[in-house]
Amino acid sequence: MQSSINISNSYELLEFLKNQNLIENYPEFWWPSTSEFEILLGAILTQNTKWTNVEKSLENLKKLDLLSLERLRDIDTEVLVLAITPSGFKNQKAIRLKLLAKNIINKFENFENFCNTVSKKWLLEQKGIGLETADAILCYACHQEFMVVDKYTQRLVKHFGFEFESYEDLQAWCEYGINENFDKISELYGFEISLNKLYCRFHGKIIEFMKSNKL
Ligand code: 39A
Repeated sequence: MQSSINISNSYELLEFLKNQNLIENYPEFWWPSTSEFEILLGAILTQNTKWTNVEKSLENLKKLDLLSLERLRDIDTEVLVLAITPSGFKNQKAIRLKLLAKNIINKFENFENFCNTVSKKWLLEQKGIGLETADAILCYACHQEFMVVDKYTQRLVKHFGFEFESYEDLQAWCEYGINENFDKISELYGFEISLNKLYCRFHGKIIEFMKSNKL
């Protein structure tokens, strides 16, 4: 069912969500984590599963001290498989995580360099990384100016009467409305906010809204 509230662009959607204080108890950039590396792992582990399952896998990885590129590259696959069992597709995800760690070390040497210089093109060339995962890594782990859009975003904007043929079209709609109205943003927030932080928080608000409103 479509909404009776009228929204004509993504800035108005942000305004609508912002007024509901959905992420007040979350970190500044919404995605809860102890490090950017943990965000990278979470972005892959969350594919095709619920976030609560990802949290269990991340706890296991922390206990095994696996939150580093080198430890992940070198760990026995069977140990990793066991640790990430809660988030499903355990064999496939374990192989892909180890390969990604190896490729990042070979190409960028360390995680900081990876975050500062990685491109979407390089991420999309990695096994198991599609558009949504690439954008989650770029936005939340690397703090680059990409907005993540997902099934929740698609369902929410459909509720307001907008439908898109592709991931890229939906993302362009979300980013365009924000950029076009960027002059109004600091007034809306009451402080200067970077485009990356805004994208992080906007997507976070969408997820939290959709989790508490069954649309
Ligand atoms: N689907 C999700 C999430 N749901 C989430 N949180 C709740 C906190 N994160 C960080 C990523 N993907």
